[in-house]
Amino acid sequence: MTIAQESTETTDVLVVGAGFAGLYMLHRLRDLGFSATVLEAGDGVGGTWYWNRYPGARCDSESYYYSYSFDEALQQEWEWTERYAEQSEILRYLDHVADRLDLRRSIRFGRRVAEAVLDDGTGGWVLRTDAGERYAARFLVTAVGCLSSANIPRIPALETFGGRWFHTGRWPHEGVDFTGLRVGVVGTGSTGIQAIPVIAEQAAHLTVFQRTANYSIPARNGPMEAAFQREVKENYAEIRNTQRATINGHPFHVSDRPAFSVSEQERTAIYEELWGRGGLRFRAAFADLLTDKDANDTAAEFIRTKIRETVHDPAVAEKLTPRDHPFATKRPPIDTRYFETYNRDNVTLVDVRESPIVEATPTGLRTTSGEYPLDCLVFATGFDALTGPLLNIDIRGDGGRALRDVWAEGPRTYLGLQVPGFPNLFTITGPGSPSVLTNMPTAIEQHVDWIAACLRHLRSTGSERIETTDDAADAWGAQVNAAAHRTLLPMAESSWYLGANVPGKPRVFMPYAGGLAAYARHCEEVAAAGYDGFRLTQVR
Ligand code: N01
Repeated sequence: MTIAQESTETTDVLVVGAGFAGLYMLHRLRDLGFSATVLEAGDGVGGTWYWNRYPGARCDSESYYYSYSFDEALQQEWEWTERYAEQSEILRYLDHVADRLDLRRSIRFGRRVAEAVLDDGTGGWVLRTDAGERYAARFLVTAVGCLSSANIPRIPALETFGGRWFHTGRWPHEGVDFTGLRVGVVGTGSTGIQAIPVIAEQAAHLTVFQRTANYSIPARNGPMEAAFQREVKENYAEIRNTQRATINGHPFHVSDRPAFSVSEQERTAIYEELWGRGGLRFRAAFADLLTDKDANDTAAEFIRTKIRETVHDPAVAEKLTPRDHPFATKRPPIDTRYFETYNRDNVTLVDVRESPIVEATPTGLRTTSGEYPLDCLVFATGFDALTGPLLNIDIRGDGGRALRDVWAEGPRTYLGLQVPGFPNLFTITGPGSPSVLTNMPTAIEQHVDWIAACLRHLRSTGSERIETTDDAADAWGAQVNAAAHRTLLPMAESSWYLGANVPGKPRVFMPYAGGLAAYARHCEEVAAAGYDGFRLTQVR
């Protein structure tokens, strides 16, 4: 089909999304002299940090490294106020970046892309928004995030519920006042674990509906000390190099000691020290926590003991104790007084695996053990991760084939960057890349830099089309699968890494678990070998 003639705006590149990924992509494209437009559904920049305004929302990565590294002046001038930045501070940071780099003039806000169609005539992409506007470009880059498609549970009769309900990822900008209300929270992942202690302090009563008990590590948040901020700024080059050299994009390495290389007493002391220090570093305690179940059991049991010590009621503590998956095989949350919250008189825990939710009623939620009266409901039920944000757009490639059909059995990509049959389309942190297993800004910068270099290469070689091959995608898919199975990650059967949280979603382990540093090296080698696994077509 040839529909580009109808387009209202044509640029070299179209980018979808103005979060961390889209903003940096736009900046790099401009630097290289490409014309680019960003289409953003929200009315402001920020992506994840624009939408997720739920109580307690803050980043689990520490603020000084959950940030861009590409601009020395930017990282020197920005002052983080807390060890873990809250949502509003990260949004302020991204607003600052957008202003400082003069990005807004190329961003069209309030444009939700409904359709992206490869134009057989021009070989470029034509996008249509849900309001019917059209945009065209030779290259399309999706910067739609991995966790941006809300997963709203299919609770029978939800429409009869008389109170208000919210999904944490679509939180009202004006906020929600829970004072005097009976609130229900469904979900105890990273989001629920952040929101529950804050809501409990405000609500008259909070009922938590838990399906899977979770391991959680205390965050130990606090103000950013001036001395630490100074030290970070003096050492940013080294910190960023370490981030790029690690498995997860954090500025610390996973220990090279196996868990059983030390005595039980020493092991416990190491866990205690990391528990006291707080944060995601806990999972880096030993080399084999994610590869050896016995090693993992030592960390899991340490956390179980902490839960029993913290929660006063032994029956509640038992319900909160995770037993069905190894530690860190689901993304480990970090918290501020999460387990302590269950000692409050105004908090009730309902195990919905034991007594599943049956239906919503006009006055609450009914489980098989009875009805819980509620004035409002909060769904901290996560996202249709990785594939959802892409499949929400009707993307049609060669011959009009829909990505939804091509991925009916699960995502198939080369490097998480391209899909066979979808030439000139790049997916930042797409399925098959390390993405959600890393500190996202680090993974995003690596992808954006690679895509920018690739586009520059295409221009300098007079190429107008790049597409990956079926063979390359199949071989990469096998590597993604093998990398996952070298770890314990697939053992978490309810994990969103596997798509298990969304009813009917194919069970495929989606992110690449081989580590960000090794992955980035591999991407460099692919480029150096003349874009091995991609077919480049010169201008006729
Ligand atoms: O979502 P989740 P999230 N009935 O999918 C439950 C990132 N993040 O928004 O485990 C009842 O992890 C579900 O139960 P189960 C981070 O990467 C980052 O919390 O599927 N319960 C689970 O308890 C994180 O991993 C930050 O059995 C239902 C919960 O809802 C990712 O976002 C902060 C249900 C969903 O947990 C997603 O976290 C917050 C149903 N029908 C999040 N459906 C940072 O700090 C689902 N559940 C950067």
